Amino acid sequence: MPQTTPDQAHIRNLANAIRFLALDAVQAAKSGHPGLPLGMADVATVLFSHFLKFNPAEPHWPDRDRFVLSAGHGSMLLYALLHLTGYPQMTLDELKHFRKVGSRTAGHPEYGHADGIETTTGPLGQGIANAVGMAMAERHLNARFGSDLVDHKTYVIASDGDLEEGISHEAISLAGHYKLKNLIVLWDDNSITIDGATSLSTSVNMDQRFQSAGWLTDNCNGHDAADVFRALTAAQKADRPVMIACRTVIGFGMTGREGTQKAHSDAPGEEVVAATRKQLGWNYPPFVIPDDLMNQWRATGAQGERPFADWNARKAASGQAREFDDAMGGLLPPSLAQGLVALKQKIVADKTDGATRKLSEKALDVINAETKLTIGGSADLTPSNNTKTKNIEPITPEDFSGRYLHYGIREHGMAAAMNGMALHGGVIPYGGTFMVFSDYCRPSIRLAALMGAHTIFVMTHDSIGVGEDGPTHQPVEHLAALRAIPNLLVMRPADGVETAECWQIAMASPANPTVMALSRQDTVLGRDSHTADNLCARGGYVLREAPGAKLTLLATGTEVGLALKARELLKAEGIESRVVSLPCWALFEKQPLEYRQMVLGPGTARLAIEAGCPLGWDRYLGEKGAFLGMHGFGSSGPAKDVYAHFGITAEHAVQMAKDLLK
Ligand SMILES: Cc1ncc(C[n+]2csc(CCOP(=O)(O)OP(=O)(O)O)c2C)c(N)n1
Ligand SMILES: [Mg+2]
Repeated sequence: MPQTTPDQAHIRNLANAIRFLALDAVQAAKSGHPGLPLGMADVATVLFSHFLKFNPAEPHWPDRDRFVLSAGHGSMLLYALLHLTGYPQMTLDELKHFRKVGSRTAGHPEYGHADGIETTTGPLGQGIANAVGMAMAERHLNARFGSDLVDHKTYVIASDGDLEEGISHEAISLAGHYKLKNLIVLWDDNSITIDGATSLSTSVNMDQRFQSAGWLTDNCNGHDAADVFRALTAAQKADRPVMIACRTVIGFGMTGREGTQKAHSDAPGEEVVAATRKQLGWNYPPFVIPDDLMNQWRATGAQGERPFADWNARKAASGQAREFDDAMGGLLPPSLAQGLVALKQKIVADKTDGATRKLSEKALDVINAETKLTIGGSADLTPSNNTKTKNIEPITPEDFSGRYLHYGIREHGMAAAMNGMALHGGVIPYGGTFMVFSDYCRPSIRLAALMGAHTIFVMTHDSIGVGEDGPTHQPVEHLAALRAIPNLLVMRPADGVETAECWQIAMASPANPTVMALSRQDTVLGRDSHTADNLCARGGYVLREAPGAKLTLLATGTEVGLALKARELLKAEGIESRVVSLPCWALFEKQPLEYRQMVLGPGTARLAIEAGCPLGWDRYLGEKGAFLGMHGFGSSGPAKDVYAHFGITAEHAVQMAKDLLK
């Protein structure tokens, strides 16, 4: 990596290649955001040519620096950089098909669409919070494997919008507290958002804001290569995270639009594009990069070959190569699954019941003992979420070797940081809060699902069973709302056995995030015999069969126990019923039709019981069905009384079942 101050004209020339690829792609798509790529092209060029450790030929190199374009609307900046530096997947053709169905160049950067896109961004604020998680994962793996194998930085480009979003507060204060010295944020300080000048809506002193959270701050002229170089050089040796305010002109060079909100988005039109070519002295047709410039950019990409080779040599000599590769591959030992099966056996043998949040801790005891990959945590509800097992220690700003994070009361920041950790690799993050506050995590849960990130969200206190804390703390619509998110495994286990099974599934699902919906109140053990098979893996199964029965009781979580009780009461009256547990709808929906029909009980009347809103249950009720659950917000009182108040009782279930059978 060149250590000398870059030449302004040279950087400007390289940066103009970014500018015109971005402008031409936006113009071809007739949509997109040219303002950021044009404004930050100089900064990004200095970063990529003089600092960023990356190797386009080895895009998954674990010790690469991570580059996060938090302001995902500026996606063409990233795509142009990936193309110019030589990422094989990011062809010129992809740039020409910017924003077209099936291209790798979606409107906003999408994780998994092309190598070099480290996370999905676009919802402002998420990227910077992901980056905090990436930096945490790096620090933890550095503590575990040493600097020879893990020693990289996370760079973020964040816009005004990123820093106005509330999540940025959580991310910034978390990073500052943990002294993430490997995190460098480049703020695109252009004083413009969509509505106009930032002075319309904010008067924050950004330096003071970051400093008060424990960051170092600096600023530079984002169009002066030497100044950008100076600031980035100083940031390399920092002992805490660094924010560099890069003063830029949005849409730099875009004739008639630069420096105004008009540069932010939308195609500039042929006239403006032509005038911009003149203004910046760019005399090439659309999508044409002259050979000498292209060669210089490719040489920039090739700078990573040497550090990559050196790193490989260090790895080979380290004696840790195998363990490191296993960690980065997310490999779980067979003893983890075996341990969870043994736990199930013990639970059945001991007839263990209790709250699923506590039974979850038992499963985590096993998991955390069998793998070093898990990093647990909670948004200040550790004793309630039961997320900290005795066999793991907290991570502290001074010592990252621990495996438990006190995220503070930062649910959104926690969820996004966990996504960043999962994307970084080498760790499997799980973190808890109350289920009602899944709303505070929801934008990040959604992105985890969109990306297929291996993030595990532990959501305890999953119903009106919260009790005395009342309706503000009692989730009602949350199960339905979470189940509506595609690619998300929402698990609501009914007892200790199901809890162990659901954890096993969550751990073994690298391409799906999971929500574990866990109870505050006690459950009863539904499984009366041990099976090594994971019955929850099919999403739903028959817990109690009753040949010839005309009634099926469907339930999840704590209400499975209620269904079992109702079944006994019905039996006493001579009415047979089947009980079906449906811990994970998403997995159940993947089963063959015959299996689903068999489980749901063809031709039987169906009563579904869940202490949540009815939304979605109609799909399982068949022709003759009813739902027993919530139809409004909950109420404050002891859990048992609240259940009784809303009629979610075995006795009421019996009554409804009899009505159904009439
Ligand atoms: C959470 C969220 N809210 C709103 C938007 C829509 N949006 C896209 S960019 C933007 C703000 C643009 O200002 P800035 O972030 O400073 O970017 P610049 O125009 O300087 O590139 C908004 C409101 C979004 N992408 N994400
Ligand atoms: Mg701006």
